[in-house]
Amino acid sequence: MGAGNHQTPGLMKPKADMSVVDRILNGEIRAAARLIRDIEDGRPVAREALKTLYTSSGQAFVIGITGPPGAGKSSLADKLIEAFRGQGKKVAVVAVDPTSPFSGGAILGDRIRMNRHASDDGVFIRSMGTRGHLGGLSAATSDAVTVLDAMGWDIILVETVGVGQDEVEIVRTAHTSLVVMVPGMGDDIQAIKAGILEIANIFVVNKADRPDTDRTVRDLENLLDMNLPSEDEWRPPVVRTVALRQDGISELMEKIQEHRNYLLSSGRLARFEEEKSAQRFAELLKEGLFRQVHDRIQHEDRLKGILEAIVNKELDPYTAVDRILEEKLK
Ligand SMILES: Nc1nc2c(ncn2[C@@H]2O[C@H](COP(=O)(O)OP(=O)(O)OP(=O)(O)O)[C@@H](O)[C@H]2O)c(=O)[nH]1
Ligand SMILES: [Mg+2]
Repeated sequence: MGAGNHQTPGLMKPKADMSVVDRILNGEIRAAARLIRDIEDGRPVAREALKTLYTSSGQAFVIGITGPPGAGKSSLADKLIEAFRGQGKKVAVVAVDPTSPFSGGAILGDRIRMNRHASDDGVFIRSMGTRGHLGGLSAATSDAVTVLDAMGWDIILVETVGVGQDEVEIVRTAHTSLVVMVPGMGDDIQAIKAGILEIANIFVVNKADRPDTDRTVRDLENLLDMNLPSEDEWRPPVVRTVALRQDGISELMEKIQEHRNYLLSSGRLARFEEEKSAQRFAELLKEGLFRQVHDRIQHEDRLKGILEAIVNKELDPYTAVDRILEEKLK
């Protein structure tokens, strides 16, 4: 437990909020599920709870699983849950689908494929879709991970469909990112390589029971060879799996452990946390300052006049912003 439970009494949050936070810190799944929903909807109550929960987070290991629709991400997650449970670890899964309006565990496929773990109280599965999420789905996912981390889940799996910019952002919140491919995707590999090479720590060629597996693995290895990292950097391994069976799962678990060791021994885990904190702080500062200044000029009923002057080319937007910020400093 972090400093969150040892606050100076004068800084205590209102009673109602404390109870939500306490229930979550006590591991109450329903309270966590409700808070994650509030995070998705961007409700202020979620922000208050996050203030306290954040200081209790930082213990979980976060694994991102991304890849095209139907590649077998959930099936792999199911097998990883089983493997981590075998090590006595508690596992939470956040399945993010940027294309789905459903949330709260409503994505049927995910539920079916990981269903057998539903009665295990060492496993927690949530889906997040495109509900409210004012700060963006990646910010909402990152906050949901903070909640689960503070709650004491050892491993948090974040599954997200696709390999676009949204997913890159979401996967960035993970310590170790798996990019799942399937055989016969040669052309796709070329098309998405820029984005995926950047985020993949481990490539998984799933459905390795299919023909063409060797070629897809070779294509990926070639691609990686063309982008060889410098000596002390991590070269993403390519692991073949058949998620429907047990094939390749123990090798995948080994590679995940190796990557984790690499992060720890190279000091990259610390750097990762620094970058993540800096980014989150900058985002929140930007949001907060914008809201503050914008609210003020709107309250003073000046926004319309300023915008009109800009439209009529009597004022340029650069000078307008400079002036408003100068006023603020006086
Ligand atoms: N042949 C074969 N089929 C597989 C394998 N792994 C998963 N499947 C099947 O592929 C389909 C999609 O699997 P999912 O695990 O739902 O894939 P997903 O990537 O989570 O899918 P979305 O979340 O919808 O993007 C299912 O019908 C699985 O049974 C595999 O290794 N071999
Ligand atoms: Mg899935």
